[in-house]
Amino acid sequence: MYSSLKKFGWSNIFFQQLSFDEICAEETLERIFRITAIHRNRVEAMGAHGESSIICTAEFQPVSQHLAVGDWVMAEPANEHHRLQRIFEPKNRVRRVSNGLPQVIAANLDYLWIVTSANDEFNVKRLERYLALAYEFDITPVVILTKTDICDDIAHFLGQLDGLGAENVHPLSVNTPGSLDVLSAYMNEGSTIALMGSSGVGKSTLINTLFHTALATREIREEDAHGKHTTTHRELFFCDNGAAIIDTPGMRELQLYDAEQGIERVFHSIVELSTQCRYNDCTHADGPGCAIQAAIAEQRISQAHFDNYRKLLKEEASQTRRAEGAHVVKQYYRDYFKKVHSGNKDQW
Ligand SMILES: Nc1nc2c(ncn2[C@@H]2O[C@H](COP(=O)(O)OP(=O)(O)OP(=O)(O)O)[C@@H](O)[C@H]2O)c(=O)[nH]1
Ligand SMILES: [Mg+2]
Ligand SMILES: [Zn+2]
Repeated sequence: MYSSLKKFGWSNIFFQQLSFDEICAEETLERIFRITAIHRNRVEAMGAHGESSIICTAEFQPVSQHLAVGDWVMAEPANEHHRLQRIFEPKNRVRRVSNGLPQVIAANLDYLWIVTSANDEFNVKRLERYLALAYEFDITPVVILTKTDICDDIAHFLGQLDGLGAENVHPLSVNTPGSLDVLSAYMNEGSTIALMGSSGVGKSTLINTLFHTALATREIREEDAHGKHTTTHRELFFCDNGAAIIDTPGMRELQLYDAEQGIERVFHSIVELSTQCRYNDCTHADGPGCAIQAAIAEQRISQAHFDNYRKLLKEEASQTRRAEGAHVVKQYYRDYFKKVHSGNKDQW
């Protein structure tokens, strides 16, 4: 009965969250949806019988803090739409810090396609951030190097990608037939793929080429569109072979939130080296017997790699602290105003 939802990414971990009564009730299947777009007071979603708008009541406001594209929800019929009842515990929820607050980017992902282009945009440190994000949330990262057709020195980029230690790296171009074929390995029925990367690297163009969709892409010359985002909303759609694809607006900067384990995995060689330092409390600065400094001196790891590790850890810790602080303050005011509000009601 629930197999009709499988092609949208439904799996056992969500089924297990249904109560016995819900499983037995006939209408349950019609009440399960996957979020495809988020608006201010409502969301768009896909269910067994097609698309529907779901109204979100006050307890789920602001919607963008409760729900993300890719979430699974239960919703009851309400006039011609539906009304949100509950959210299924997600397999994962990718978060970052935006304007000092944690922001959910997408939920229930299997693959993160980290898109970068073979030109000035390319930046190893930025890629390390995206990799940390994927590892932190247990999502398989796939690094895609686009625009190889207009690049004279692909080896230069591939060499730097090698140093990242990522398992899946694919240089390609939408103008080179056949170069996209490798990506079909990720597009299985029921799997969910999110594309992330800077603005203008070619995320929407890649999706359009793969799935014959018509997402807006930057048509004018790159120089003219500097800093302008073509894609403005995250949206999820299902392609013919059954994979769910999420296009996202380009990010100028990815600030990690609560991603220490992801960072340690990206920089695992440094973490391993640190266990070989002579002193347990080694600061890895210039002390004697520091295995990291020795490795840098022997050029086994680069100073830049080590610097980025420190920078990310430090930034992550302070962002997480700040975001949690801001969250607490916001919650305080929300509770406070609620109290004031309910007081008013009693009085009047
Ligand atoms: N030569 C070449 N140009 C490409 C390739 N892929 C994308 N482009 C061009 O790059 C520009 C930006 O592409 P978009 O797909 O809009 O980029 P995006 O990553 O979706 O950007 P945002 O939506 O702003 O995040 C467009 O003019 C594309 O035609 C490629 O493989 N080769
Ligand atoms: Mg786009
Ligand atoms: Zn050390």
